[in-house]
Amino acid sequence: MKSNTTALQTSGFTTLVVFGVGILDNGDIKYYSNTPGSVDVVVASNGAYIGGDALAEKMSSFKTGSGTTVNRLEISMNSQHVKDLMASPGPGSSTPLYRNFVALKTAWKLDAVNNDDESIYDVASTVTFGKMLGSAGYKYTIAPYTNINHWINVKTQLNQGLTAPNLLLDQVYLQCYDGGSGNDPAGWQSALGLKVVPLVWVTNDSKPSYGTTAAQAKTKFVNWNSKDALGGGGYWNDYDIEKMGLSYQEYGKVLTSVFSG
Ligand SMILES: *[C@@H]1O[C@H](CO)[C@@H](O)[C@H](O)[C@H]1NC(C)=O
Ligand SMILES: CC(=O)N[C@H]1CO[C@H](CO)[C@@H](O)[C@@H]1O
Repeated sequence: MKSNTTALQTSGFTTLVVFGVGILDNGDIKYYSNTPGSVDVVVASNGAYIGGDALAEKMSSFKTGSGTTVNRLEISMNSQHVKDLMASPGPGSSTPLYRNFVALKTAWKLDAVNNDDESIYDVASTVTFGKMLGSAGYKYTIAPYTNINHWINVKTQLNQGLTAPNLLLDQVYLQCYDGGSGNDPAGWQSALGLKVVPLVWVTNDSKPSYGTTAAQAKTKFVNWNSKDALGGGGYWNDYDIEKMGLSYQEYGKVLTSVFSG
């Protein structure tokens, strides 16, 4: 909500993941801005987008603004209510949840839904939900920090019979900070059979020990990438770039210098 839209569009980033949305027990979708001074808003209900024009314009501008390098926009969510809603009313295209995701996709010009489940880990309902999103026109991505066996199961079932570029679960953003600070991207790539995009945490005043300057991020990405070619690199999170007065350009340039061409 507080991000510098122009800087996000023009610093070399190709993918933005909006953190975060959640689904309510009735299938409504809520946007939790996670930003002091902003309110959480229900953005889709009864199959209609109700999040307001300003938010829709901001979200859809990421890929369309002049000079933008962004070509993919995702929303990140946890797994609250997924199991209940997949059991009843289920994943059908006439359910409120399905129609809400279709409406939100159109309003915000979304490409993918990112699963940041860090607590529930129910394979069956996750797979049902991922396939539902696939039929609603989304790609599905994950942002694991632990529990690799869960993610292998989810990936195997969601991508069964599919090959690139038609994979349903087509991106893995691996948390390499905080609880995931010991993660080895090469190990995850080999276990998942998919390229991984490791994420590092930008300089942050709350858990400074996980803060990573642009120069430190470059060293990490270069080292990981030399062990086993990665699917790219990325950062958690934009709010801290704003709060700490960091440079979008410096962080973006690290990615283009390590991963482009
Ligand atoms: C936002 O980013 C643009 C591009 O980097 C920059 O020119 C502008 O000054 C920034 N705006 C604010 C309010 O920081
Ligand atoms: C935006 C964001 O996630 N900032 C984080 C900075 O660190 C503290 C402590 O871990 C988190 O609570 C904040 O959420």
